[in-house]
Amino acid sequence: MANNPHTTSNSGQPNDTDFKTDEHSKSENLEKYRSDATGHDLRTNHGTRIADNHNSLKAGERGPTLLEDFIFREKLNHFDNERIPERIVHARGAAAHGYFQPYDNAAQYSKAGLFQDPGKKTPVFVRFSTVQGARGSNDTVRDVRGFATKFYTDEGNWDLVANNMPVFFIQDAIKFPDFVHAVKPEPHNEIPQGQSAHDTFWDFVSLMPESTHMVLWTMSDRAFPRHYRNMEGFGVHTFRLIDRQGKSRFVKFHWKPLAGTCSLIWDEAQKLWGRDPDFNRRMMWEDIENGDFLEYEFGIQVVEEEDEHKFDFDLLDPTKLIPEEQVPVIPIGKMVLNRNPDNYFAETEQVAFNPAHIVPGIDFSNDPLLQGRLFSYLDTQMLRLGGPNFHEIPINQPVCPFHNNQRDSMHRQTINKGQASYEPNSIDGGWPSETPPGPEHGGFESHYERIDAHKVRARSPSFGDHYSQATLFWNSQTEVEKEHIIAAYTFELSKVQRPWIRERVIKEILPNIDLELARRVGENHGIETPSAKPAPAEELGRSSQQESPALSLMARLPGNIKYRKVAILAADGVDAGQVEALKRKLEAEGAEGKVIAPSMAPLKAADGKPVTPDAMLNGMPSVAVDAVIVPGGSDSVDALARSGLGRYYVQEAYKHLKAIAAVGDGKLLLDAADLPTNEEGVLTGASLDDVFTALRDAMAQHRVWARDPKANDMPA
Ligand code: HDD
Repeated sequence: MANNPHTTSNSGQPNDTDFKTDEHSKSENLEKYRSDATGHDLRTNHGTRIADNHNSLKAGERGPTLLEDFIFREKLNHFDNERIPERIVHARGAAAHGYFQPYDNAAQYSKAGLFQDPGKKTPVFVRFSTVQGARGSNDTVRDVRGFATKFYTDEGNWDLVANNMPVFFIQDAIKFPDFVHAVKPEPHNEIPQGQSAHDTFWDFVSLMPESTHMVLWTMSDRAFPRHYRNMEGFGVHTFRLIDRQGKSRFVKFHWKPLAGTCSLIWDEAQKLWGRDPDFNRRMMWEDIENGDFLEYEFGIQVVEEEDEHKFDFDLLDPTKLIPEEQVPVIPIGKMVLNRNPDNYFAETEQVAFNPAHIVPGIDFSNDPLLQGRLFSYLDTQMLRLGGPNFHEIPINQPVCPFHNNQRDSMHRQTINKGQASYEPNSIDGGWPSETPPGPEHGGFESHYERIDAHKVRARSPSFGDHYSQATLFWNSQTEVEKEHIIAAYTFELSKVQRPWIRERVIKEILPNIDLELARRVGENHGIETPSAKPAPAEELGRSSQQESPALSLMARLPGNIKYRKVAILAADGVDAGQVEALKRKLEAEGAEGKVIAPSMAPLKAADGKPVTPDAMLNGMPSVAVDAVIVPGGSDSVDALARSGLGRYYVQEAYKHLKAIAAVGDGKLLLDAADLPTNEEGVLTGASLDDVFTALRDAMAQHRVWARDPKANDMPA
């Protein structure tokens, strides 16, 4: 197989049906386009060697630059045109390559080639993103995260363009431009960046009750995941799977992270905007470079066609999820992200996802949001990538052969041979030819669905319940999660300038989710809330289920300390033996100890040995680590206790519910910082062994949740 599948010859018998991908197929496909300048001369884009790259051609050393200078003009001209329009939504993203491998139960649900053989690895490219902010905004903002996967299958590309939340803000795609205009920075001054905490967003969502469920998700800690490896992914819409017999079943797609789910704390997320705006993309990049790959299980919720109407919501309504207790998520495969892109622009920026990219074995439902998306994504790539040949950009090319009679347009790369660019033809032997549908390697055939309807501009009454699943989500949160949601609504609305918008949210929307939620947020805004839910019965809806434990982030906590970072605070005089032992113990658990010191100068340990710092106190602040440990060594502890940054480090870690341990006189730093030392999650002991197991167990729960009620007492 030649590298570029588009240009392979199909003279003679085509071998398209024998085509097989493996884990490396996409990387091999990209190889032809990779360019490495090592050992090469500097030349113009047209191949002329350049003798002087420092001086433009001038009329005299102090004279004007000459138009003749083709080298200067080519360089500047290219530079002036280096930017393309950023994505209207999901502009900020980071991506990685990897593979998908099905389990042996997948083939029974879908005839799609990628599900057939448990030994087969299909290459994937996954782009994670935030939604609201510009390409240069911060990673850890309160926002939905995109989770878009391109599967390069034997039968063409399948794009699962998902989010980290299972529902959406609107029910019909015709409202998408309104929603995006409302959430984006405001049109008169382009403020705020990466935020939903502003008037136009809350104005719109409070006038659109259908958004309530999704807004509630974005007010939860799910809106700022700690790491892309720690978030779930959801296809949101109901899709269809088609099996080899042609039978269709409804399906919801899920990504379940094998490292468990967990998020940042809001105060921590905000501080990271300044301390490390690239927090999520950096962690993913560094982990992959270190061989700590990101892993997800792929799951499906399957609903037989005859069960379509047995739920107390409409399967086509994208503001509803199917509770996992009603239809369990069946794991059918695993995805591993194990390779960083070579070039951000060529791969991550130019990748073009589209929910309409499907393969035989997968089909759409009539969800009106999905139906609109099927138009929108192709349309947007035309502007962003400059025309209809964006499928030729290396990252977007399928790895299987692809031939058709589409021709020409801007920047066409393919040199189509032959005289006939139409079908049927007798000049080029009738090629390329159609493939009839079939259980294997067949041409795509839309599900044979009977539609018997009037043409109407209307919303189905079965989409009328706007609140019952918001209540279900609220009921399913732990006390800590509920407190964080109350704080989130309080904070967001505090940024809304117009009092009537705040009042509308607090008096007319929140009580329909939960009266206590409304009362608490109302109290923080000095607004009295009603004693009964104000919405009409049909909008309040009815959920046969009152709680769904799977909706709590706590349901899938990591349970171990793999991939975690622990700050080891040290200064001159530190106990080097403890530092070494601690690093080894953490490594044995899959975690990493980082020596954090007042400066980058090598430390002189108590025994005179040098200890090399990994970072400075303000270079890798507490928001960048998962736990803190203070080893013994009286001079070291004394120096840290006298340092404002040293005391702040442990105070801030305390505020963000992180496990903190001190060995021997390390406790003096905790005392100097006024931390309580006799409570859960603040561990002190004479030796490392006294504190390590408790530290590990506390970290495995991600945070010391019991501390939450008093975290804000800490001034850090
Ligand atoms: Fe969308 C990008 C996910 C509704 C129109 N969307 C985009 C991306 C993700 C999603 C992850 C970034 C892809 C990438 O990394 O390049 N979008 C969703 C989900 C939705 C959703 C899960 C609801 C279930 N989107 C949605 C609607 C419309 C769009 C209803 C329009 C009718 N989305 C777009 C877009 C984008 C996009 C404007 C911007 C850039 C792009 O497509 O390639 O076409």
